[in-house]
Amino acid sequence: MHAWPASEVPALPGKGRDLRIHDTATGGRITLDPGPVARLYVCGITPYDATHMGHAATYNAFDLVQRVWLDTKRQVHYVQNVTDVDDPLLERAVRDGQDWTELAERETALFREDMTALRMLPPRHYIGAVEAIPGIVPLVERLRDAGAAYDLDGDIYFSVDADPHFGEVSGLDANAMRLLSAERGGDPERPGKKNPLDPMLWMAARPGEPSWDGASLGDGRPGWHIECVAIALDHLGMGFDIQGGGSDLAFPHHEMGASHAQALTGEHPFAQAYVHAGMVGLDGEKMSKSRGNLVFVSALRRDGVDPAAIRLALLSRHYRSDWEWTDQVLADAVERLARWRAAVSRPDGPSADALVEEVREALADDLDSPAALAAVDRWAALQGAEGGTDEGAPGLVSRTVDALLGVAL
Ligand code: 5CA
Ligand code: ZN
Repeated sequence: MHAWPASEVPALPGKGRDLRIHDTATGGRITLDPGPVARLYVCGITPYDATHMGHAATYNAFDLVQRVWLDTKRQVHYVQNVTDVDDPLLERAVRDGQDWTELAERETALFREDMTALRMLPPRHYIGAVEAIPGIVPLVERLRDAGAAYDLDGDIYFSVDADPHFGEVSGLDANAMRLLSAERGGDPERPGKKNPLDPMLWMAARPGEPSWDGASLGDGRPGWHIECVAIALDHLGMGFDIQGGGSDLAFPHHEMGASHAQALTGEHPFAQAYVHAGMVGLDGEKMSKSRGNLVFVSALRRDGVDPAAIRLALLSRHYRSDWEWTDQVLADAVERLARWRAAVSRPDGPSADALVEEVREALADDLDSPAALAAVDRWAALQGAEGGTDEGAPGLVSRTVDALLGVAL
């Protein structure tokens, strides 16, 4: 699949700092040590209702990761998937009487437009589940042949007991896992499974549903977790730097993905860090397609809201916190954008050399975007109160905000 166009990232004077980030698996902050090419996998959308503020907040967090790495003069090898065949997508298509491929294409196109408008840097590889199927089938065959997967009435399940590290990503106990598995696409109640938590790798063709040639697996379609594993292993390999997504993916999705990959390769870990963004809610509930309590990026854009203000609204909350989207969050961002634009539109101002370092430090410190915004607020306040004589300062502030925060002033 094609991704979306990249916005330019201006180079800043000096050099950025290494990223220290909260890793779900260790439960603490770790300093990543990527090589000259940092490797990032972020779970993409299931395209049946794109793009709500929760999605946008999660992609914003990982866009900051990229920007911090680029500022350290590294290249970033970023991969994202599109879950363009899965139960919820097929169910929505049936409900609305539309073709599932058209639904997926339309929503993916809208997502690309939203990402472009928000100036999110595109992945180098943007891969759909359907196009990944030829790579998924041999992985499932290998797992089965190694005894890490088994057949249940034609469906192939992964045996979580095949990975000695199973459970280490989320750190949850068996009971919590079982509850979350039932909530998030698993089938712990299905009789005949070796372990109730075992997830499906390959689902035998069901009447009325799309299916593909699975060679020795028979016709069917892939399970959810193996999709991301196949794409990540193909484009990044084992031990890549960050596996990212919202906190709702820690279990089962990232737990199972790590175990699939570890059982396949005999290597550990799948990713150096598992990084999870908090959930954005509306009216006290997690914003989700199934609940239907959504604020869409595209709807705000249609209403004439500047995408830079949407981006500033996302940046005003720490990526790991769960927070509520309200009209006030957006109103504050609109006001901040106007204030910053006025401050950088003057021909000179107070020196911004310290500001560059403050924004760098804030973001390298577990992506503390509220602290980064506060630093720019302080410079803008000084500009408003006293001004300054540094002719390069307004331009440097613009470039810093653009390069590190993705906001064009
Ligand atoms: N296609 C799968 C991942 S392989 C999926 O979870 N798709 S999704 O469309 O449901 O979500 C896309 C991304 O947005 C995921 O990283 C998910 O964790 C994140 N996300 C979904 N809802 C929210 C929310 N309310 N707040 C923050 N992030 C969210
Ligand atoms: Zn995924």
